[in-house]
Amino acid sequence: MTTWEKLLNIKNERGAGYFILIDPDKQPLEQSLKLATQAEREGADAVFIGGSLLSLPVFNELIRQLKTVVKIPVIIFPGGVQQVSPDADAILFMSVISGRNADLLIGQHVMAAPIVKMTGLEAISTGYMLIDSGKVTSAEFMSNTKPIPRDKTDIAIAHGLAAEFLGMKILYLEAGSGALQPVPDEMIQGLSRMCGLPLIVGGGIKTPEIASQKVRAGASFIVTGNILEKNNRTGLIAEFAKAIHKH
Ligand code: 1GP
Repeated sequence: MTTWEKLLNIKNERGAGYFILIDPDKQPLEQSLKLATQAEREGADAVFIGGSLLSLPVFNELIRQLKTVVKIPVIIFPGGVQQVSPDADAILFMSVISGRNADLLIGQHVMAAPIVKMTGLEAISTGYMLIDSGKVTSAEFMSNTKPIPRDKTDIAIAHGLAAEFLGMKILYLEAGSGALQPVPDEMIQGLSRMCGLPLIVGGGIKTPEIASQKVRAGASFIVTGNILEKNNRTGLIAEFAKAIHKH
C-alpha cells in the first residue's frame, strides 16, 4: 500500500488523522526519536519531518533512524530541495500556491524531481497555502510570499479549486509554525464545502479542543509541532489524537 493510500484509509476509518511535525533543527536527534516513538505509542498517524532551515547530515540521519524505531509513515515536509531523503516513506511535493514566488511554485520542484525519481521516494502532490496568522512566520519570511488574508475565504477557495483542477491531491492550510492564530474555521468550512481535496491544517494549534474544532470545520488531518516541543507531558499526544479521531 502506498503512503497516500494509508493516509486516505486513516481519513476514512478514523474520520480525521493526526500528524506530528518534527523540526530536526530544534532539538537533538535522540529527542526527536523519543518524540516520534511516544507519538506512535499515543496514537499519532504519521510523522512529518521538516523545517525552514535544516542542516542536511542531521536530516538524513534522523530519517534513517526514525525508520528503525516507528512503523507509522515518516513523511518529508520539505523546506527546500535539499530536503529529499531516500529513506522516508513519502515527500509532500508542495507548491506554495498562495504565493507568487516562481521558484516555490515550480522552480525547486524541477531540481528535486529527478532526485525523487532516482530514489523512488513517493511524491504526494500538495497545494500549500499560507494563511495570515497575525504575525510574520518563518514560512512567510523564508518563502518570500504574502499569506492569504484571514478573512478572505473566497480567495482561499479560488486557490483550492485551482489546485484541484491542476490535479494536486491534497491542500495544506498553513498558519505557520508558532502562529498566533490558527487557520480560521470559516476558511476551513468554505474549502471543505467547495473543494474536493482533503485538507491538512496546521500552525498555532495549541490544544486538543482547537484541534477538534478544526476537524469539525472540515479538516482531514491536523499537524502540531511547537506545542509538543514545548510540552513533553506523557498523554498530551494521546489527548490530541483522541480529539482528532472521530472514531
Ligand atoms: C507548521 O503546521 C505546522 O507547518 C505546525 O505548526 O508548530 O505551530 O504547531 P506549530
